Order: sequence, then C-alpha cells, then structure tokens
Amino acid sequence: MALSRKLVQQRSSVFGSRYMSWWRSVEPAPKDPILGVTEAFLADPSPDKVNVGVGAYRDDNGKPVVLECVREAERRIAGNLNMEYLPMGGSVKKVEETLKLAYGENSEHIKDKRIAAVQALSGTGACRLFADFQKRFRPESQIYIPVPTWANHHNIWRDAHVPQKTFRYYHPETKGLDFTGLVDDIKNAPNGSFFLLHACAHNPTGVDPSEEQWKEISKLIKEKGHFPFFDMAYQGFASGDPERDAKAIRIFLEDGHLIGIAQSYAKNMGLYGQRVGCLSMLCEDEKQAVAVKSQLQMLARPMYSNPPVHGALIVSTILGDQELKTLWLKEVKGMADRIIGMRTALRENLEKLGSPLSWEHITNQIGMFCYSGMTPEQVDRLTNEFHIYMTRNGRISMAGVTTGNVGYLANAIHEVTKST
Ligand code: CBA
Repeated sequence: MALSRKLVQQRSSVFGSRYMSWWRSVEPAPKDPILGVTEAFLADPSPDKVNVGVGAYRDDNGKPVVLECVREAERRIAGNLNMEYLPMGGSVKKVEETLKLAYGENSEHIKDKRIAAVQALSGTGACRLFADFQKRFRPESQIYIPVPTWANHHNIWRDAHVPQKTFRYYHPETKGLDFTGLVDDIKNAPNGSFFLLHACAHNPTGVDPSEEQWKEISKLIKEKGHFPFFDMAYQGFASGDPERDAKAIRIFLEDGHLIGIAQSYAKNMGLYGQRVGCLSMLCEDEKQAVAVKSQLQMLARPMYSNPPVHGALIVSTILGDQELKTLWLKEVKGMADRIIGMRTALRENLEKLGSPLSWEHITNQIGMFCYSGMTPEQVDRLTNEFHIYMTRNGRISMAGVTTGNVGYLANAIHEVTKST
C-alpha cells in the first residue's frame, strides 16, 4: 500500500536530519599541491597548455610512455597469469630482484638474509609502512625531514602520528646544497634520531650531495647513532644508471649502518599506476629480519592485506631475464638523457632571450626536477597568462618539457622573471 504523503515527509525528515548530521562538520580538503596541479591542467581547455607539475615522464611529443621492456614482459606474462592473492609481503621473486638494485647484485646482506623486505604500494606505500612501523616500535621517536622535501613526506609521517623535525638541506641563494646547515643539524639532533634522506635526484630541488659529502654525512650519522631512512623514488633518473644512483646507499652500507629503504618502480620502469614498490630494512641478523618482516606484514594485513600482483610480475619478469634487464637499463638511460637534453635546451633558450638572471642551476641540478627559484606569484602568472601548470614552489618537472614546448616555456619564464 502506498505510504501517505505526510508519512513520507515525516520519514524523510527524520532520516534526512539523522544522516546529514553525521558529516556536517566535514570541510572540503585542500587541493594536493602536486596532484591538484594535474587536475587544474586537465580542466584547462587552452591548446597551449603545458603540464610541468607532476613528476611523470613524457616522451618528446609530450605523451606518456610504456617502456618496451614492460610491453615485452606483458606479452610473456599474458596467458600465464592467474589472479590469486600474493602473500602479505608480496612477490618473493620481485622483492629479491628489487633488493639487488638497492643493496648490490652480490650483497653480503642479501646472502646473510639480514634484510626484512616486503613489496609495498609503490614509494608512497613503502614510506607509509615504514612510518607506521616507526610509530609502533619506537613510539617516542621523531623524524627529521629535509627542507624542502616532497610535500607528501609531511602528510605520511603526520598521518602515522610521528612528530616531525626538519633539517637544513637547500640554500636558496646558491641554489645548491646547504652542507654546513645540514651537518650542523645532524650534529645537533638528539642521538638516535630518525633521518629521512633522498637517495638520489632530490625532490623538489634536484640537488644531491657529492660522493665526498655523502661520506661525511654517513660518518656523522654513524657517530650520532641516528637511523638513516632512504627514499629512493628515482633510481636511474639522476645519472641514467641505477647502479650509480645507489651510491649513497652503498656508502652507508660500507660504513656499517642499519638502514631502511623505500623503493619505487613508478618512475624508472614507468609503472606509475601499478603501485609497485618495496620497503626494506637491514637488520642485525637473520632472526631480527624475520621478526621485522613479520611485523611489517602485520601492519599491511589490516590496511590492504596484500599488494597487487600485476606490476610485481612485470618487474620480476624484466629483472629476472638478462635480455629484458639490459633493455630496461637502456630505456632508463634514454629517459634520463632526454631530461638532461631538455635542461640544456631550457637554459639556452632563456639565455638567448637575454634573461638578466643566471639559469646555470637548471643544468647543475639533476633528476626529474628543476627548482627554478621562481616565486609563487611568478608561477601564478605562468598559469594564468600562459597556461603553464607547475607547483607553486617553483618546481619544474623537466620530464614534461619537450622540443615542442621548451621555447614557449622559456619565453613565458622570461616574461614573468625579467623584471626581478
Ligand atoms: N618519494 C618521492 C621523493 C617522490 O618524489 C615520489 C613521487 C614518491 C612516490 C616518493 P610513488 O608512490 O608513485 O612510487 O612515488 N613524487 C611525484 O613524482 C608524484 O608522483 C611528484 O610529482 O612529486 C607524487 O605522487 O607527488
């Protein structure tokens, strides 16, 4: 029987008010400073628009790239793939291959089974898992984070309820490393602090310590009994060679540190959306590594249970096959070289335009990003007047610069900076 109109009104007002009150106090979240840029770019109908916001590699036509080694791995996997769950710690084969990249092909630590490692939801997931582990097992600890850093680092450790401190890293005047500040801050931190370090291709500055400086940093961190945690999201993107880009980590290993590493295949294999990464922690012995791994799995289980299978299979297929691995190394170098070429082109274009400013840092910095030194207001002008999208801290994702847009970009940068 149909309900009377009065009854319907009564019911909807009762239910309506009860349900609405649950989320009434929820305000819209602020836009993410990086991914929000992509949203704004997509919404802009201008044919001139350029996205140099997010760190995602594009080919010289501005198109996303699927590496040939990935295509071939997918061909080999096709038909052989079942859709079963991976174990909580992910694919054992994929993790083994991933550890070799960070710790070295013939690492003693791998042989001695001293590394607790699990497949993680890309680099972000690896950092978050570590932050949660840190909170659970060292609840009194803090994390020292470089200034500046990838904006999401702050969110990750905040949501894991780990208090944050900062350490000096970048010098705005020299547009290089603030080595003195960095050393002082390491020395002044309470003994046994946690330090977050970018293993290579620092985001957003593109400024890495030299080998000598890494040696000094490692020595000091050891003296102070700090714990070094490396975020390695860009292995291969700094020099073009993943082995060379692991240098900082190898220095720390030689010096006998116990370290943690977050690895990601988003950039260096172009597996952005596959969310395939790894968290590893070097322990004192095998027994400790077994315990730590079991606890990492225990953290993963109630969050996402186990990681996705497809990306892991792509990675293990590529790295487990010499021919595909060689192709991958060639393709990583190709991506890094294209970016290096675009750095030179951007700098030359700005110099040709007669810019009164020095743009030397564009070619001095390495990795995916150029920390241009532009102010938030200048970036706003680039967006509003030229449809160029980038983060307001002045970071240019060099991976989005192409032969086709570099002239336009240089001209726009010149326009907004020439009177400073
Ligand atoms: N660490 C650092 C230092 C990063 O720059 C990024 C990616 C990650 C996470 C970890 P993933 O989880 O995809 O493996 O990477 N940073 C960005 O490239 C972008 O992907 C960036 O534009 O800064 C992001 O998520 O913000």
